[in-house]
Amino acid sequence: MKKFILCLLFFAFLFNVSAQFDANYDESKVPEFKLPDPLKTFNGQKIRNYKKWESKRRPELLNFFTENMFGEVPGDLEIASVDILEESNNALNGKAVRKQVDLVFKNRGKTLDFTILIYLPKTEERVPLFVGYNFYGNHTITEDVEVIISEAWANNNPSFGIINNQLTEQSRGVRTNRWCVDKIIEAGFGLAVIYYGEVDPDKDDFSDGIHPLLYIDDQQQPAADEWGAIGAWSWGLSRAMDYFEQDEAIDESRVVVFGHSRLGKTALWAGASDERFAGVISNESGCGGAALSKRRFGETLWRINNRFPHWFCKNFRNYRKNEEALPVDQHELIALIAPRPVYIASAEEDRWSDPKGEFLGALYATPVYELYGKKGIEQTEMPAVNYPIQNTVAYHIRTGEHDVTEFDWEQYIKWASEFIK
Ligand code: GTR
Repeated sequence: MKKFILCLLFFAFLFNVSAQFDANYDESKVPEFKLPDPLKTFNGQKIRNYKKWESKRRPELLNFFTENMFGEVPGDLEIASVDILEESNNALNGKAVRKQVDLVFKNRGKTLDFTILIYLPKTEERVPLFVGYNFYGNHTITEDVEVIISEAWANNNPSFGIINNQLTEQSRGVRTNRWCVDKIIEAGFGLAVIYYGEVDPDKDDFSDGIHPLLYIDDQQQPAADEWGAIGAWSWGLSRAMDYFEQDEAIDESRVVVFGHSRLGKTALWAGASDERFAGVISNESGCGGAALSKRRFGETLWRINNRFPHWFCKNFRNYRKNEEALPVDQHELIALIAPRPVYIASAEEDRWSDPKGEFLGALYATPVYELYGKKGIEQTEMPAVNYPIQNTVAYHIRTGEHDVTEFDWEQYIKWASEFIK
């Protein structure tokens, strides 16, 4: 009998766990929830103009996201040296300038460096720029044989020839489809990319990457309110921005931060926490990105914190299976970017990222943009597939899967040409 009860309990436990793991894809099962009003402070004060937004509401929201989601960067770390590893005036069939710039950081006897690959259109004028991370190394974004292969740790991906966690020649150009370098250059923009694994390897290990350079004494990992991996990647984008401010060829007032998926979450946080970025493009960023957490559709806070415990700060775990307790939601992360232009994008088949939740994130950020007289998302229904809405807040859902496509870049270039001035 005792055995039987134990068995029963064990199966009940398994059933419960597997039920937690089953992502919900049924709109009728989305729980009822009350979305926090971006224009009401935590103690209930109504925000009526952008001055009050900037002096009261924005700081408390930024503070909340810092301490409870992405974590605080525990100190300043300036660029120790800038090394131009390589430069050419004759890249991409003579159409572009290429630079490979290494930023070096030193602290506590430790050194970290990461390389920015930059393509700029050939012109005498200072150019606007897209900056973003890639998943498998700078050499994957183009066939260009001059691009240096990173030696940093990488997630294995045998189809790209990545085994033993090392990037190889075999993966050169495997992600050209995600980066329309030629189109970007033709439109008069530059493109800067960084391999995210150089700033912090994407694994639950805080002994590597940038974190140890800012530990105190014998600290082994970040405190509960200190930066996780997304906080670290976002920090890296800000240091790239420090470099752009020194580069005469780049117009640092027109730098748009771009990212896909986990790196789309990173782009949102970089834009929210560093106001020097002139705009943000968040491609299929999903849970912890543009999608509303309280909908619990597709990936949930429970799943993301268990599967990727290193992405957020530890405090964020307080909200897994407890979304209703969150005093904020992701529309307010997007609102932190106001009044700067922001583009949220989804893909029809990418239900794990919750396209509707991403759309609602953009929609409910809109009242903050309106405080500045900027146009956000004005329709409450999602637009038809492949019909972008392009205002200061922009949104599209395209056909296809979780990816970055030529269609996406065509929209981003068109939008940035109009809104990044
Ligand atoms: C998934 C993760 C998503 C998204 C994606 C990606 O496994 O659940 O949140 O970030 O990875 O970055 O490709």
